[in-house]
Amino acid sequence: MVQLLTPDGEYGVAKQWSEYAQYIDKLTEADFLKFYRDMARMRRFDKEAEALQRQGQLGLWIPAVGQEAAQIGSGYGVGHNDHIFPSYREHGVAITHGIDLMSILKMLRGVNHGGWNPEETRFHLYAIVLGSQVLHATGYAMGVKMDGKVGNGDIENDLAVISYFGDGATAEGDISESFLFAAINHSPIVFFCQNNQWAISSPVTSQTKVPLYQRGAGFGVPGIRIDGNDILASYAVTAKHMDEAREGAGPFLIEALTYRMGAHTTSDDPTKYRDAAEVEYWKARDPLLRFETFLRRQGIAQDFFDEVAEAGEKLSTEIREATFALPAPPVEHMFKYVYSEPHPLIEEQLAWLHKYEAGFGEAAHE
Ligand SMILES: Cc1ncc(C[n+]2csc(CCOP(=O)(O)OP(=O)(O)O)c2C)c(N)n1
Repeated sequence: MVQLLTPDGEYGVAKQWSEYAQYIDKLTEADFLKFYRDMARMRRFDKEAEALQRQGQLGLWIPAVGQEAAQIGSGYGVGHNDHIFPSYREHGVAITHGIDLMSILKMLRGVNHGGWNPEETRFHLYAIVLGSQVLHATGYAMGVKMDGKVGNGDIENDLAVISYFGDGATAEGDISESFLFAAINHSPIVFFCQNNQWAISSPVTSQTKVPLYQRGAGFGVPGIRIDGNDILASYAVTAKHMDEAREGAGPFLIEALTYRMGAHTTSDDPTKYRDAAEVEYWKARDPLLRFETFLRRQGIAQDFFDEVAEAGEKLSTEIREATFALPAPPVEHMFKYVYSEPHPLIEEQLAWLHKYEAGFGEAAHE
């Protein structure tokens, strides 16, 4: 397992991982501070969104507390041209690519269906159907290769694809099919599995007999396991394999071993299916605290941490106010993005809905 930062926040590189450490050598102090700021931002956003759900302002919330290192690290390892296909828990990856966090909250408030406009963003907002995004990513990576945008040594135009999924999703056929297509077509894709050890109430031991990073081998997709609570390992390993994919090395699988510290979503109570001792064990391996210890060892002063805490309070107020201010979407939006061209069936359905609503008179619009 690749680990560059011990649970005590000490940086150290075993000989066999020096190829990854080269990526850390290039980072500046400003990069380290950015990593921490974004991990803290992700956690504060999560806390606020969960509170909003509990107050009836969101239909559902999907917490990612405990997965900050896996997400912020890998997110920064993805290049400025690369495409990202997340599942539904990748709020941290969204942060690293400047995605408007309200676009996530809109989806969970039900005022947006999570449609994606490829002209606007390289982050393909949330897929709820497990594994579907991995097939989409694989198809996209095949297209990138067909368009000749791989291995030209042109950092401005070459690109690779990354897809995120959980340990439970690996049991879906979609993931195996993706591995096969990616391997056969030698596609520029990195599969990033966040093994947070639970698929709702099913433990990872019920999803696999072999370590997940070995899952791709039989299809021709090599893999590696990283300490997913170590932001430096997550960054360096993702950056290296995204670079290689962009250069034409073909697909690669990264398994980030981490832990979902909270509930699966706001709809379940994890105390019903897992031991308090397990949760305590992982709390002691909190990725945010680990990186904080590292930064303090580097001599980063308290002022910085105070400033981050203050920014978190500001973010939570902004998120809260923006959520309350979200307008109900026009009903046409439900139909507008189904097909790229007008479609008679969709037009018929919209006309029916208008007629139905008109049947209520003015009351329908109150
Ligand atoms: C095809 C499909 N089957 C079942 C579900 C219901 N479901 C939603 S989340 C989930 C567990 C997923 O666990 P995992 O892949 O480990 O990701 P995590 O939620 O832990 O990030 C299941 C079974 C679904 N959304 N899609």
